[in-house]
Amino acid sequence: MLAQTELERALPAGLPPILLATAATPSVAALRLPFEGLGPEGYLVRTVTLNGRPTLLIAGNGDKGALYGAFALIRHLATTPFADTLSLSSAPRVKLRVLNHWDNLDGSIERGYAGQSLWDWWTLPDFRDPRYTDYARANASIGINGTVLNNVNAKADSLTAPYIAKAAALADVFRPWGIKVYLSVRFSAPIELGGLKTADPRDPAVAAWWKAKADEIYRAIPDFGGFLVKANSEGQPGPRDYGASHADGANMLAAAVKPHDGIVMWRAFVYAETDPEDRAKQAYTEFKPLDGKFADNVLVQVKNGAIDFQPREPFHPLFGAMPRTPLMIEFQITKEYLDFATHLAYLGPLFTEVLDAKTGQKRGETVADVVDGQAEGHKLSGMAGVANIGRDRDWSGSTFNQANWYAFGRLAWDPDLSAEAIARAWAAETFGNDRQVVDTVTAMMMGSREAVVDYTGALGLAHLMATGHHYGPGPWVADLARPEWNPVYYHRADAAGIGFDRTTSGSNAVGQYAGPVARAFAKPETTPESMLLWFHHLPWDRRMADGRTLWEDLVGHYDRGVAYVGRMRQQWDSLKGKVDAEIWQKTATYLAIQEREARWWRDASLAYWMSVNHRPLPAGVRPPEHDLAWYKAQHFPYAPGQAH
Ligand code: GCW
Repeated sequence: MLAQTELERALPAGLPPILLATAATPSVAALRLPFEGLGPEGYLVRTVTLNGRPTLLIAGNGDKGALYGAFALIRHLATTPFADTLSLSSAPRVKLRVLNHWDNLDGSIERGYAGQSLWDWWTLPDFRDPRYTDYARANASIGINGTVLNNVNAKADSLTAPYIAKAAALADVFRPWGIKVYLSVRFSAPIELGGLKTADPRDPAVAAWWKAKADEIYRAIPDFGGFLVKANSEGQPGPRDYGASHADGANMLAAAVKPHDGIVMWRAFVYAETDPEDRAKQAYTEFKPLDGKFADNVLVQVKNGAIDFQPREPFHPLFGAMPRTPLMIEFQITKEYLDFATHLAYLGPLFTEVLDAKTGQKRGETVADVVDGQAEGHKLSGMAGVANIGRDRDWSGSTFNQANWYAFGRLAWDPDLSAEAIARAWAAETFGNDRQVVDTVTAMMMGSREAVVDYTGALGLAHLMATGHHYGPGPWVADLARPEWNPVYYHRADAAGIGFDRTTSGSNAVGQYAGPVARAFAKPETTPESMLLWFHHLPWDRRMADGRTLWEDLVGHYDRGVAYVGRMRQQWDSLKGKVDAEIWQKTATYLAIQEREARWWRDASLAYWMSVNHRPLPAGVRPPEHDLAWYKAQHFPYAPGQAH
């Protein structure tokens, strides 16, 4: 049993004998332990007496539970010494805990900053790189049970026989670890591969093509998970091309996988260049009327916020607004908008901030209640994370980026965990249980995402990054073809003020929120300052809670963000000699890069804002190092992760 090997590798000596079992094992059944609530994946780890001997029992209703229990025990003992009695028990709150790989068939990764794709499509299916097994082990250890292998900007090729065989080889490696394989599909594949004239979901020939394709996939991968679809978004084909709805498209695919117990994850990330509506509103406008129209094996996958994985966004208004549809939440683990792998930004606080947000729909209901299906008693529930994994030796582009993969898995299993508890556990499992190391690392991590918010644009500003690659500042960009690709579209700064008016006097995106939440966002006085300019256009002189003007406050945030990175460097320096030398050195170098780039963000942004508002910097504030023209002249044609 795999769990046995994991225990042998990781457990300290001096424990009582361990029994890995299932609820049905006769000696275990006799103990009458509470297995009922555990489902197929939950576990129970207990010190029990078996045949008169103290025994450490690890069990679930099936093998998957025992495997997760083994990892839970390893995790527990990494942070807590063994005491004579032990009792751990947990079952996942979310059913589908899935990574989304935006990996292309040529080995590149869209928005990937950890090297080439782990999947070597060229040598698959014959060569099964041992790293595929390590990948599966790492995922299983944090409860992830599914992986979408290819980019949502999908090529039809991944549905051809050779690529199905390659996916099947990966599925074979992952299966023993409880991980199912899914594929992103290109909606127009019946035209490209099947020679049909249309991909209209209402055309019987199209539905028949997908059904035959699903049957073919299931012959190769009997436990294939299903399809992920990006349709009618950023140029991808979809049902809207034929006047059919997203529900028509999703349901047609759902029918194809239904006989095999497959599911469809249909993304709500849609916005159209032809639509002048505030981009933040478009997904809700398109999907809300479809509530109740999706087949029962469809989940609608909604990004955490209404724009696009910004360092901070208010939660997406669709959460709670489609009670008859299971909504998956999609987080981005890879840091497309947080300056890539080099910047240390622990995303636990970003994830929990959204999961804990009250939807305003039902009393006390949170986004997590919607996502885990509890709110409406949905059978299906899911959480997706856009992976930050590549072929780099450290898997994620840096040691600290592994924490974001880890936090995603832990929160998908239990959305109620605190970001800090997860950070502490990760620090101890990664660097060992030295108190000073764990405290320092946790302290660095906990404020790190807020620091990125501060030095890239606080107070609810968003999408100020440079064009295309999204690396570094570009708040001045105003010349792109589609209005909503331009940073100026988002910040709307002029001599008088700054911010996007999303109240009734503006786009009224606030109207997509419910109850007390909508009421709070409707007025600047009741909007949290961290989201102020997301919802309101306000004068630069507006008084903030601390008595400063908005302009002074914004400047203060930039300086605070830069200072935080400086402090992280000192904190990390204090750990020299206490963590692995190679990891220490790389992290120290990355922190130096981060500090330089945080300054660059600050200086470039201030230079630009001053060119718009014609205001001096508050007394004592250091002026930008260069003039605005210098910042505008910076170009990075080979920045990693670009779409192509
Ligand atoms: O975040 C944006 C990215 C695109 C991505 C898109 C999406 C896969 O810039 O690269 O495409 O979102 O989520 O579909």
